[in-house]
Amino acid sequence: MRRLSPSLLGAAAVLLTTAATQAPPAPIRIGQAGFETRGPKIAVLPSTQARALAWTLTDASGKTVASGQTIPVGADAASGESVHRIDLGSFRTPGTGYRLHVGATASHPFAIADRPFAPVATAAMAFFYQQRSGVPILPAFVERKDLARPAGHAPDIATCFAGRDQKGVKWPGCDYKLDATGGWYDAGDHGKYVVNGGVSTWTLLDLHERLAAFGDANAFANGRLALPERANGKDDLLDEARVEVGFLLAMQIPDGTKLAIAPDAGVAGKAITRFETIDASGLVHTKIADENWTGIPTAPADDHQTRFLYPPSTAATLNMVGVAAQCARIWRTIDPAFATKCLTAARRGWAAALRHPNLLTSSDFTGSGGYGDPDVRDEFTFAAAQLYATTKEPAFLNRLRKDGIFTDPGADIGWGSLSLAGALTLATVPDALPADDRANLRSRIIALADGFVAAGNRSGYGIPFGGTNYPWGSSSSILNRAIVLGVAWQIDRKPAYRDAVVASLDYILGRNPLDRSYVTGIGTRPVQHPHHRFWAAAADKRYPAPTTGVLSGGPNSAAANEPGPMKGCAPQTCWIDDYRAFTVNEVAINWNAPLVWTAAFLDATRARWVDQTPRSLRDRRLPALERHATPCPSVRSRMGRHDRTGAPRGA
Ligand code: 9MR
Repeated sequence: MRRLSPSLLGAAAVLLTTAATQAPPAPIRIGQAGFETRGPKIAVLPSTQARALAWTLTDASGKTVASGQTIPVGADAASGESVHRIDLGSFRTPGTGYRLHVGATASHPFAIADRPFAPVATAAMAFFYQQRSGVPILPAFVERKDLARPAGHAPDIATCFAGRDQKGVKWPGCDYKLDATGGWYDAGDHGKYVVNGGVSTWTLLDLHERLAAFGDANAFANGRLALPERANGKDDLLDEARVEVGFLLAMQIPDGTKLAIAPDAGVAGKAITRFETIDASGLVHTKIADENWTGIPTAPADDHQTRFLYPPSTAATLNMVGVAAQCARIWRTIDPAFATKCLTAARRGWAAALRHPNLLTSSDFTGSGGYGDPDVRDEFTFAAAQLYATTKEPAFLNRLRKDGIFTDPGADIGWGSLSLAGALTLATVPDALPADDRANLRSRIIALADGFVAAGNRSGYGIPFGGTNYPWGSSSSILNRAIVLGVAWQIDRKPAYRDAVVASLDYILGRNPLDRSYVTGIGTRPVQHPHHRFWAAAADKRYPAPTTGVLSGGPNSAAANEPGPMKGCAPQTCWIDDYRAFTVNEVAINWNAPLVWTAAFLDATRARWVDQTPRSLRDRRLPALERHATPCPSVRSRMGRHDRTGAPRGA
């Protein structure tokens, strides 16, 4: 008999656990959190039948309460399937235990309820508390006692990396330390990265800035979340976001500091051959992280690796500037001293970025992720947008005009693409822009949203994400588009925009070819074994299973080209519920943040949408099979030489 390697045995055990504790996949796919009573209700059935098929809806007693015909859509390259849609939007009786049937096949039981997304938003926020660094995670604020843990990296004080990087370059270090205690761990690892902290915090603060317009300013009012700060009289979402704002500020270099930097770091095709001493005042270090990767499991308090500050970069600096400027605006009346501190840090950072406009990130260190970004123009736009929205100073508007935000606000939001985040802020923050600029920007956001709706109509599973390139963290790529759609809805209340946000969440929560809810603890077949160093029960039973509300990175089409269980997978199926498969099944703050945003958006706007069935998703046929238009970059090449866990790669 062929001996299985320990890693394969591990994978088999994981799969068996999954099979033993979860329902088998259902052939009719639905958003497993349930449908809104008056909202769109779309299910997807893979079928190669060209003709419409009869469907019925039964209630908990098995009685047929609605029926209709499926809508054949055709072949869909993203899922690798031919699909039909089932539109039961006109059925509006709340209840549980509903099932859809087509012939002998049925969906999982599901609910129709007024607020199906409220628990998703709350659970997704709870993720952030449990990612906190530097403080104990207390039993009073977690859903199970085994999720409590001692403080990790308390304190988190470090000096600059000194020694050789992966390419053998000897970095000189520095003669100071920063106290960067606090903030959130980025993901399944224990790194704390300014770049990713930036987009994540912007997303949560942006939600806060919009909740009143969405109709529920108190969605996260004091006491709504399980937090140590829940009785401090302040909004709980702001309490949580402030944890990361504090970390971002702590990563800024004090005035009068000299530092040796590598001017050629991160420049494509250039090796680092020289260092140069600069006035580093106001620049921001990219990350504080371990010298070497730790394995799974490792509780934060048991991480004994040396921590270092990694070199400052223009991108990190501008991430901090943008969020600090947003902080100055939001806390102006709530905590003026904190707001002033934020604005001072933002201005210092902006000045430092202007002095060093192209200090790129080196991705040549091990022990943490790269977040390298060769193009920092969008970070300048983001920072200028936030500074302008806060200060209304003409210099920032001039910069925005020069950078072209009004002609090209950007196409997507991501940790390395922030211009659109700035544009969304500028388009809606009251009294920010001259009327012409504002109208211009709004029309571009609407055009983007229209494009996303059109992509949804073409896509088999009805999501605002066309094509076949599903990147690392594709769950967040889709949800970040849903944010743009939510802002478009805020601007002109077109129901199709809100419906497309529902479609995005439905996909994330089970309306997908794997019949999988990518959020732990939500739905009939949720992800169970994400890549996380503490929620590591799949690796070691002495560690807890994940908390509820954690979003998996989701399908990564690059896995199709790698040897292993996903080889040849259709893009939306390039995923596996294996804790070692970090390229598809990690968790991250920049992925959970748009989950919070979109679920909270839907819940807050529940009473305010124009009540109608979703025309956008009806009576549409796919034109032609979408072929692999974009080549899938290799997972390995994008990982560089990083070995994330010491364990074999899951993908
Ligand atoms: O989300 C990041 C993804 O866009 C990159 O392709 C990938 C490889 O560089 O890194 C991802 O971010 C990881 C980070 O580097 C370290 N913490 C975990 C993050 C999620 O996997």
